[in-house]
Amino acid sequence: MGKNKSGDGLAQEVHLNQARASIRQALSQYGHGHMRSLPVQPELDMLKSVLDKLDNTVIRIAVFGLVSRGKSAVLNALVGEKILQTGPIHGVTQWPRSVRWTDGGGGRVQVELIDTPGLDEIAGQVRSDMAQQVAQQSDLILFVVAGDITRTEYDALLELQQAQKPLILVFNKIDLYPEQDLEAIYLKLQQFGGTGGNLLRSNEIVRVAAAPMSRQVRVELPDGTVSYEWETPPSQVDKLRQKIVDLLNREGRSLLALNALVQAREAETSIARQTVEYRSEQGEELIWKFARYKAIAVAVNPIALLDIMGGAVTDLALIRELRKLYNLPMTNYTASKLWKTIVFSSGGLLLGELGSSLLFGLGKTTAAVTGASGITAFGGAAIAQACLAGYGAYKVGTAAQVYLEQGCTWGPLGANTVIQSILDRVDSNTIIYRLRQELFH
Ligand SMILES: Nc1nc2c(ncn2[C@@H]2O[C@H](COP(=O)(O)OP(=O)(O)O)[C@@H](O)[C@H]2O)c(=O)[nH]1
Ligand SMILES: [Mg+2]
Repeated sequence: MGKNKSGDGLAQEVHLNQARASIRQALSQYGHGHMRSLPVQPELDMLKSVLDKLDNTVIRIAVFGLVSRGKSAVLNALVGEKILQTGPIHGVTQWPRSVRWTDGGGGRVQVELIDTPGLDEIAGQVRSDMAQQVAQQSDLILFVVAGDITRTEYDALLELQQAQKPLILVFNKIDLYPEQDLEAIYLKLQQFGGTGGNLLRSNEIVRVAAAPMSRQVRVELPDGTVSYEWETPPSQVDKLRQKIVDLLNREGRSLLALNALVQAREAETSIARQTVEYRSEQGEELIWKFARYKAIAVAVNPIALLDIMGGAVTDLALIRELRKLYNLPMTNYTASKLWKTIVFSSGGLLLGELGSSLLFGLGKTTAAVTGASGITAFGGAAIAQACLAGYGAYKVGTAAQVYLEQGCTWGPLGANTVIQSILDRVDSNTIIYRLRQELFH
């Protein structure tokens, strides 16, 4: 197993390649006039931009937090240059801005840092949309607080969590607190994991002082005169920088692959959903047609074993017809696997159908052999069995529809299949592993 873990450089390359292959497959399936009258260009553009991001291996790290918590200062300190404007007044950072962090990825990946306005600076919906959009495009989130977490911060954290991205909680301005207070606040921050659900359990807390306040120092000169000078202490962000660099080295490319796939899955699902919706009437008609076929075929067929086989064949044909109608990707192999899953997962009724095939089917067989006296027995058994068979086909049809609606992301090389295979093989010391525990189940 060791060779395939995500901490391994080779494994990370494999993840990137799988993600690329998956997205290319999706693009070739949907990119060439999949269904002309469907407005799916935004989804296709999204797939293309995700593929670009993978090809350039750019990791995006976004910083969030309330106003004046020191978001811009933290990024400046990481980069080691005062690139982003900071200040005590509200609204210094108006729009998301990004800067390149040249040595952040240890040479293997490029890192883009995204600065954002304070989450409390812009009005409700706009803020929420901005945050979601930036979070969606990011691979890692830094959430900056400066002391205890407020209600607004807690809510914002909850909202950001929906983007399912790894998050580091940055406790900034530690120069303002005496050691004792620091411990107390730190413990409180940690408790958000325990009491408030699992909000912070997977996340790490790192203490920093991005731009410590200037201090007055007393200078005593040799001649006995005393003067006071202002001294600006250096920033303390080394731990955060190290944490990020380690994380990117260990799993940066796997994270990139995973996030690209999550975005691609969304685009693919959206295309498929629109397709199924667009053809919903014909789909419904098709399902009923097959349900009727199957019921009639089962009713008139006097041999038990043929019922079961005939039923399966009809179901598979229905799945294939639906696939053709929606022009969605599905191989014969996937179709039969899907059929099995549907039959086994819908439990009772379909088992009932199989059981009734044997019982009633035998009844029909004997009735047919014994002649006229068996006619009523034949009729009763046939009707009951036909109804069940028809209903079975209906169930198979609707379940297949649901599967197709998910964009077949569970097919070979489908986004979900690849996501699963990456998640199945991660090391327990990675952030992806902890993310899996909480978010991907
Ligand atoms: N004492 C102290 N002040 C800080 C620290 N980091 C940032 N600040 C100050 O907090 C204010 C807001 O910083 P800024 O980065 O603009 O916050 P933003 O709105 O979150 O981007 C500025 O005046 C910074 O100098 C720190 O570590 N310690
Ligand atoms: Mg700012």
